[in-house]
Amino acid sequence: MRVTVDGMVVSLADDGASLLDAVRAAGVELPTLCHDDRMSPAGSCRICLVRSGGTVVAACVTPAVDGAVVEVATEDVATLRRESLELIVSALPPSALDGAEDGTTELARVCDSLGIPPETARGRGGRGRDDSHPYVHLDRDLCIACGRCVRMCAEVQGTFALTLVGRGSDTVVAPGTGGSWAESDCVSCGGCVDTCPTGALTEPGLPIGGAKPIATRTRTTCGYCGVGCSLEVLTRDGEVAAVLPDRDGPLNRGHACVKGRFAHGFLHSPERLTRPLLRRGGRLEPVSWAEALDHVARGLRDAIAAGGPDAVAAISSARATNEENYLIQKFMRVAIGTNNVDNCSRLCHAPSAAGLTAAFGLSGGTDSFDDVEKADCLLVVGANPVEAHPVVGARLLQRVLRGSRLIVADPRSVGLARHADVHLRPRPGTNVALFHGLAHVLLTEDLVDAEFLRHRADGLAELTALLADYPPERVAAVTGVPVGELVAAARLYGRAEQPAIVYGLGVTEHLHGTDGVRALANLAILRGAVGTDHGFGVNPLRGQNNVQGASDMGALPDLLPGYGKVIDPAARVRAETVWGVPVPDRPGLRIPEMFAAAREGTLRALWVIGEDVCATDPDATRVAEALEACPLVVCNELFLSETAQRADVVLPVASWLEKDGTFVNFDRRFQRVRPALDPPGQARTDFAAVHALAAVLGVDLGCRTSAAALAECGRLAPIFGGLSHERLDREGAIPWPCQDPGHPGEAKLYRKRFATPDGLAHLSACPYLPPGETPDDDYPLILVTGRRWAHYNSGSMTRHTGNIRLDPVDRLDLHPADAARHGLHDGDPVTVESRHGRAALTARVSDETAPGQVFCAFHFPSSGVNTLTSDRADTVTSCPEYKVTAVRLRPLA
Ligand SMILES: Nc1nc2c(c(=O)[nH]1)N[C@H]1C(S)=C(S)[C@@H](COP(=O)(O)OP(=O)(O)OC[C@H]3O[C@@H](n4cnc5c(=O)[nH]c(N)nc54)[C@H](O)[C@@H]3O)O[C@H]1N2
Ligand SMILES: Nc1nc2c(c(=O)[nH]1)N[C@H]1C(S)=C(S)[C@@H](COP(=O)(O)OP(=O)(O)OC[C@H]3O[C@@H](n4cnc5c(=O)[nH]c(N)nc54)[C@H](O)[C@@H]3O)O[C@H]1N2
Ligand code: SF4
Ligand code: FES
Ligand SMILES: [Mo]
Repeated sequence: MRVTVDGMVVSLADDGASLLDAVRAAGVELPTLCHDDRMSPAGSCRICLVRSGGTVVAACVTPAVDGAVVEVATEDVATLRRESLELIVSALPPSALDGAEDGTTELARVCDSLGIPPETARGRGGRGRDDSHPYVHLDRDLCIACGRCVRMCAEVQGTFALTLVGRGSDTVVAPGTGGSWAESDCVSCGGCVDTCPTGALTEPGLPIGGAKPIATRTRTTCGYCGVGCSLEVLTRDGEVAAVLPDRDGPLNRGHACVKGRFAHGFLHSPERLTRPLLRRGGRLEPVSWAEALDHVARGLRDAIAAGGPDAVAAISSARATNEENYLIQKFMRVAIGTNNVDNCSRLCHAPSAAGLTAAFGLSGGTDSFDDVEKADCLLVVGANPVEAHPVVGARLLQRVLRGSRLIVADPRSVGLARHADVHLRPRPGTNVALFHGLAHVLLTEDLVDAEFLRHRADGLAELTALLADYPPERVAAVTGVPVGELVAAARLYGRAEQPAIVYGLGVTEHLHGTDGVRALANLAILRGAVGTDHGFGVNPLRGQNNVQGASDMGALPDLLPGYGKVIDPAARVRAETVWGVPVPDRPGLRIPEMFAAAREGTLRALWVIGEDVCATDPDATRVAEALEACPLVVCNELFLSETAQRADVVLPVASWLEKDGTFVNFDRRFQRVRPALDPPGQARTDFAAVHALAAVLGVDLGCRTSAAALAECGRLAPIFGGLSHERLDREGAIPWPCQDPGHPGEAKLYRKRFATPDGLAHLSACPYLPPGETPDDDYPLILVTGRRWAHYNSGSMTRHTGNIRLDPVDRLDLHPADAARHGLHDGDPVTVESRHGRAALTARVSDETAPGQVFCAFHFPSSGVNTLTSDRADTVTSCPEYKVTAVRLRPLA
C-alpha cells in the first residue's frame, strides 16, 4: 500500500497500519499524547490531527488506505493541533508543566514542541491525591483522562484494575473497585506509571519536578524470577532511585512486575548483613573476614581429616550468577575433591531436567517463549504465571485476548484459569492419570501425527497398551475431572495447529513428578508438536532467576558444567584437562541426602550459599536437626535467615544489584548482570568469597574475573562454547546451546533430530501412582503450597521492602464450605497441623480452592509452613512433594 504524506510517497504493509504509521514512515514529525504503540489507539486527545481525503482526522485511529494523501504540516491543521493541546493544558494547574531533568514529562515535551507556554496551564486543581499505595501515586489534578494507564493495565498487564470515572473535564483515572489505590486489584507492575504522559501517576523514587538528577543508569537482568526481565537501574547518591523496565528487553519489552521493578528496598534495610559473623559461646558475633575464613578453613580440614572429602558438601545458589555457581562447583570438585554440590533445582524443576532429558535429550525447555506466544492453543499446567512469572503471565494473557485457545490444568481457580476455554481441576497429585486421559482421547480420536510418530518418536506400542487402562471414565474417577471437560481439552489441544505446553511446579513437586513431566511430554510427541513447525513443545517455567544456570554450570552432584555425567570418563577428562586435577567419579549427595548424612554424622561440614533451607526445604524441623548435628555450617547470606541463625559462620554477601556476571532465564537465554551499586559494609560477592576461602586453603581456582569464569566454562562445556561476556554485551540475550562464537544459539531445539542417543523423542509408558500423602479421618484436608504475587520464596528480600504493605501476612485459603465446617471466618487465626509439624496462619475464605483442599504460600518463615510438608519426594530426582500434604485445622483458641 502506498500513502502520500506531505508530498512524500511511502509504502506500508497491508496489516492494519494507521495514518500515524504512514506519517512516521515518512519521517514527518507529528505529536501524540494519548497514543502508546504497545496498546490499541484511543483517538481521544486530538493532538495528532491531520487532513486526509478532505477531512480532519486523528491519525492514530484512522486506518491507512492505498492511495491516501495526508497533510500534516499545513498551517490550519497545525493550528487545530495546537488548540486541542491548549484546551487540555488550560484545565491543568500551573505545576503541570514544571519539570526537572529526569522528571520531564511527555506532556511538557509535546507542549515545548508545539510552542505552548507553561502559563497556559491555569486550572484550579483541587481534585486531590491518592498516595495510599507504596509504589503508585496519583495526582488527580494532572490527569488528562487519555486512558493510557487504563489500556496499559488491561491490554499489556491483563489485570483490568483501572477505569476512567467522572464526566467531561472532570474525568479521572480510578481503581475499578472504587476505594483507594492500595485496596484495588493493582498488582504494581508499574506499567501505568510508565505510560502516563503527564506525571499524574508517579512512583516514589522518581518525583516529577525538582528531583536531583540521576547519576547512573545500569542495564541489568532481574534477580528475582526466571523470566529474566531486562531492567535499567537508576541510581543517585549510592542508592537506587528507580528501576525501569527496558523497552528493548527481549522477554519483557518494557514491562516488569512488582518485584523486579519496586522490591529493591531490602538493599539498605538495617537488617542487611554487613559483617562476617562467627559463633562463639552459642552467639553469632561480628568478626573480620580473615578470622571468619580461617575458622571455615580449619573446620573444612577437620571434616576432611575425619571423613574424607565426601564429609563436606555445598548447596549452591540459584539466586547467584552463573560464574559464581561455576566457581562454587569448581571449588567443591577441585579444592575439596567431592561431587557433593547441589542447588535448589532439586526443590523445583529437577523432575523437568530428568523428564525432558529422557524424552528429548536436553534438560531445558524445548522452545523460545517468543514462539510459544504464537501458539493457537496454550495448555498451561500446574503453573500460576500471573503471580509467579507475571511478565510471562501478561504475555500469555495478551495472546489469549487476541484469540488463542487456553486450557488450564490446576486444582485452584487462579490467574489464567479465569480466562480459560477449559479449566481442568485435577485432585492434587493426579497429573499422570490426567495426562494419560488426554493422551487416550488423542489416540482414540486419531488426533495424533502418525508420520512424526513413525519417523521421530519411539515407544508408541508400549504407551498405546498402557493407555487402554486410562479411558476418560476411569480418569474422571481418579482425578475428579469430568469426562466432558477432559474430552473437550484433548480435542482443543489435539486439533490446534500450533499447540504449546507451558508448565510449572504443579507438575514437578510431587512423589511422581518426573513421571508427570514425561506423561505431559507424551502429549506433544503424540501431536508431533515438538521439534517441528506444528507446535511449540514443552516448556517449564523455571523459577529462580538463575536456577537454569546453576544447573547448567554443574552445581549438581551427578553432572559437570554443560551436563557431562560425572560417571562418564570422557566428560571427566574434558573437565580434568581444563582444571588440571582428577574429578571424583562417584555422584555426590543430593540436598535431602546431605541432611540425612549430617543427621547420621557422616557429613561434617555444610556450606549453604543463598538458600534458606530451614525455611524453604520440606520437613523443616528435621532440616534444623541436620544443621544442629553438623559440626560446621557456613552460610552466605544477605540477611540473618532461619538458616543463618543456625550457622557457625555467616558470610555477608552482595545481591544481584551489586554484582557482575550472567543469568540464564527459563527459556535458556544467557543475559548480562551488572552492578548498579557497591555491596554494603564488608559484604562481598559470592564470587569473591569463594576465591578468598580457596586462597586460605592454598588453592588457586584460576578465573579471577567473572568473564574469565564463563570463558573457562565454555572450554569444558561445548554447549556454552560460543558465549562470552563481551559477546553478550554486544548482542544482548543468547540462548544455549551455542557452540561457537559465530552461532546465534538455538532458541528452538530439535529441528532435525532429538538430542537423545538414538535421535528420537521418547514416549513414556509410566503408570499412574497415587501421591505420598492422602487425606484420612485424622488429617482430612489436602494442603497445596505455592506462591503469592507480592513475595518471593523465603521472603527474605520482599519482606524487607514496601511489598510487606501489599501483603502483610501468610494466609490459608479455604473454601467457604470448609470454613463453615471449622467455624472460621476471613481473617481468623488458624493452626494447621500435619503429621510432621504445625503452622500458624490467617484464614482467607475463598472459592479459589476446591472443597477439601487448602492453599498457602511459604513467604513468612515464622509461620512454619515447611514444618508441615513431608520428606516424601519424587522417586527419580528427590524433588519434594510440596504440593500434597494431608492436614487438619484448629481455630486458634
Ligand atoms: N511472586 C513470586 N514469584 C515467584 C516465586 C515466588 O516465591 N513469588 N518463586 C519463583 C520460583 S522459585 C518458582 S519455582 C516459580 C514457581 O512458579 P509456579 O510453578 O507457577 O508456582 P506455584 O504457585 O508453586 O505452583 C503452581 C500451581 O500448581 C498448582 N498445582 C498444585 N498441585 C497440582 C497438581 O497436582 N496438578 C496440577 N495440574 N497443578 C497443581 C497450584 O495450585 C499452583 O497454582 O515461581 C517463581 N516466581
Ligand atoms: N512449601 C513449599 N516450600 C517450597 C516451595 C513450595 O512450592 N512450597 N518451593 C520450593 C522452591 S521451587 C524453591 S526454588 C525454594 C526456594 O527457596 P530458597 O532458595 O531458600 O529461597 P529464596 O528466598 O529465593 O533465597 C534463599 C536465600 O538466598 C538469599 N540470597 C539472595 N540473593 C543471594 C545471593 O546472590 N547470594 C547469596 N549467597 N544469597 C542470596 C536470600 O536472602 C534468601 O535468604 O523453595 C522451595 N520451598
Ligand atoms: S517477571 Fe520475574 S524477571 Fe520480570 S520483573 Fe518480575 S520477578 Fe523480575
Ligand atoms: S494521539 Fe491520536 S488522538 Fe491522541
Ligand atoms: Mo523454584
